[in-house]
Amino acid sequence: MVHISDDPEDPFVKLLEQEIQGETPAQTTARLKRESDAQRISDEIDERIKNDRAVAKRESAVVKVLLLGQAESGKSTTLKNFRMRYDTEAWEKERHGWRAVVQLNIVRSILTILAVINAELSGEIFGESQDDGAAPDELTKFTDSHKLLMIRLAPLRDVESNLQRWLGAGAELLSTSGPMAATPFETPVYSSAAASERGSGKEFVVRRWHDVLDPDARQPGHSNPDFESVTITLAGYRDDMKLLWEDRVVQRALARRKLILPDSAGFFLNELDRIATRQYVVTDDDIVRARLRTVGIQEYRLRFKDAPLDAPKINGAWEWRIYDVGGCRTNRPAWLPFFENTNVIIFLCPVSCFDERLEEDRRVNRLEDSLILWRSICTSKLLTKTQLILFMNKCDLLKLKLKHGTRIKDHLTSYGDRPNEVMDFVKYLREKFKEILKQNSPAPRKAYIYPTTVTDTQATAKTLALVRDGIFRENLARSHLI
Ligand SMILES: Nc1nc2c(ncn2[C@@H]2O[C@H](COP(=O)(O)OP(=O)(O)OP(=O)(O)O)[C@@H](O)[C@H]2O)c(=O)[nH]1
Ligand SMILES: [Mg+2]
Repeated sequence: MVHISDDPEDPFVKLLEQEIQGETPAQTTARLKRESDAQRISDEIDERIKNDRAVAKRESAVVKVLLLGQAESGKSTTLKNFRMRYDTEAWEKERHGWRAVVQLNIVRSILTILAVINAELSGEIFGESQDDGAAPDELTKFTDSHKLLMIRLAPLRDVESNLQRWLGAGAELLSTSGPMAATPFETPVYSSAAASERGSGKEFVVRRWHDVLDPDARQPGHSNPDFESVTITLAGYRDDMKLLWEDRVVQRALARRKLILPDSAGFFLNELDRIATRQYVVTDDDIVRARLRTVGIQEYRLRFKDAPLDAPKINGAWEWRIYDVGGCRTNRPAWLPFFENTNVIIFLCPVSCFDERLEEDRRVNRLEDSLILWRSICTSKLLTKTQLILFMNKCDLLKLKLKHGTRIKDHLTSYGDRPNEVMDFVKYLREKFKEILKQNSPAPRKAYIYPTTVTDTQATAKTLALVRDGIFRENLARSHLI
């Protein structure tokens, strides 16, 4: 008896099949090839779906944190605290790169002071002038020795250009005025009243931190001025810079023209003996204070190897992706695409700014702007499931301001006759933020609110540990594990 195999790969079976279908051998070969191609494509699609599922699973395990708040609210400084504490390896690697940023901060502050003196000497209105109650001749007592100092320090412009060139393509000098939108939901509008009041209206900004801090990663062809010679030149100006900064007439002119210097300027200029030297070694505090305005979006990954046991892990670590954005009104429309997938928003409101105006629109009070932004975030339907964390930041500067007699109610009439004290004001604002959330949130929810001074790295480390625990708990609750 003849046995007919039922194996489809059996040549005999194929021959039979071919005969049954009335195919020529060439047709059979072509058909078999078509079938094998179809099978291969189907396998590839299955594989892709499997990979996509794995990536989606992986992505869902990553906590996405968005840092929001107006310009100079402390977003990048908060990110630095996170990295200093939880990404020590990268932090150390970048330490040296911060040297040029700190030096640039110093040089730009000195050049701003020179511009103030220049404006005072020529009787120009420059910045936000405030009568300090002293006799007029006391206010503008700039002498020949000031003029001499100005001439001696003028070459710092070259040092500035060299530092800018050294910092490279990741950072650039940009105008800080221009199209503005109050919230990420508004169409940008133009205001002409903006930059004219503050110096040149230009500021050094960073697009890609990586390029700024890692000279090796720079594009080929980038010209690197000799960094050591910049450091030596700057050290040569140390005594004159100190003379200028410590001068009483200069200090009074600066006090009258508020908002001229960045918040970190005092810190660096008080440390000239340590920083303007050939042997300068960058400290953690220097990095935290070094200021480069952010434009665009910076993404950072943090991997917590010591995460709680239940945290979803990728290759043994709980992963966060932190996004740092530019807070200037021009940059705010760029926030919107990030709302959809954000798990956590850390919103920074600088509480010391109740008497300040937005640099990009001098008609708008900075605290008012922060409250409007907070309301937009609370109202957003895209953010209904997002965990909200609020840092009432710059408490140290608030304390200083109140100590020097600035009265809150003069700038915020709704504050009324409440005590002009830090704790009372912080409590008042906390209630205000909570009320805005309650009134505007599409669904009931709470926000975690912390008073902070993010330049104080020790205190901030404790706050960040609380934030991390809070995010962990909330994430677990959302995945119905609690
Ligand atoms: N004294 C003090 N200075 C602070 C505090 N937080 C931030 N700063 C300083 O304020 C300046 C602005 O901080 P950044 O973190 O760069 O602000 P940002 O929100 O990232 O600003 P943009 O990038 O323009 O949106 C820096 O010089 C910081 O050192 C604070 O709590 N106290
Ligand atoms: Mg920033």
